[in-house]
Amino acid sequence: MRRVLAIHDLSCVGKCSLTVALPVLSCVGIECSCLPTALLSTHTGGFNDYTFLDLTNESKKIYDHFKKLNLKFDAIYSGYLGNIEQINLLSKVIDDVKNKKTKIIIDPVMGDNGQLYQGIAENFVNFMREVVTKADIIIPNITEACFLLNKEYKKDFSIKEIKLILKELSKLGPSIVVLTGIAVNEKYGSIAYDRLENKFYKYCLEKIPGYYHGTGDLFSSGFVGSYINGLSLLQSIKNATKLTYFSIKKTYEDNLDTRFGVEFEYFLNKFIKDVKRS
Ligand code: PXL
Repeated sequence: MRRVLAIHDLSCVGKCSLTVALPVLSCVGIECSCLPTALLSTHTGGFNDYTFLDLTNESKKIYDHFKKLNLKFDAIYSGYLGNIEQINLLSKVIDDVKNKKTKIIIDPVMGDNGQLYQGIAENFVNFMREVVTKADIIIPNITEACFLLNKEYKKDFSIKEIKLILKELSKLGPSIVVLTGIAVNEKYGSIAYDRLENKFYKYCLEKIPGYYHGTGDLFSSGFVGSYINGLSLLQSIKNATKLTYFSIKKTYEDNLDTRFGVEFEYFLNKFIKDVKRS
């Protein structure tokens, strides 16, 4: 069985990070080992008074134990890291495991809509920029891409500008960059760039109004679940976009409070079929 080490927080309510990575990877037959970075009552988007327990000291101990067990991972998949020390730990994990067999996949979770998330400090970006140089694949949204490149954010980058952003990001180190949350001709989706092939891949669906929490994590987990099962880059962004799109659509139709995440559970069966079929 393939095994991925997921380095994310555990937000107990709100469906993001580990509570998304676990079901999405497990349902397509990938063991999801966890290195939790922080424990929160909810994620930080739109909730007041959430609790936040930084697990940095504990996660170092957990990782030391993993090392003694001599575990092998098909991929390291990182998401929300509570602070700079966590980025340093990720960097150490990468140095320990980096070989041709372990893919390093970093979702540089930092912000959205042109802004950093609550609790993410400005200098966090500098450290993230450093660690992504060690990744094989990064999955930023447009906001995170702009922060990584020190570029001014705008809502409506043209396709030409987006392609340039993808190329610039891949020059930082990763051979594959998947940019999420792209709006093209009234549609919405993702564009990927493979530097070694010098090829772009795009997949977009209808845009649904509103802002939905945890969808970046859902996309990234859907991508990892597909890619680590051996699917192509294009097929992986297709499967991830579809899983995210259908979950958002249902949440929109059901008119739910979007802070609590999207109803992805309804679409795991379809996702399993998509991964198997492709
Ligand atoms: O979905 C990204 C994310 C993950 N984890 C935590 C967050 C957020 C976004 O706000 O707050 C704790």
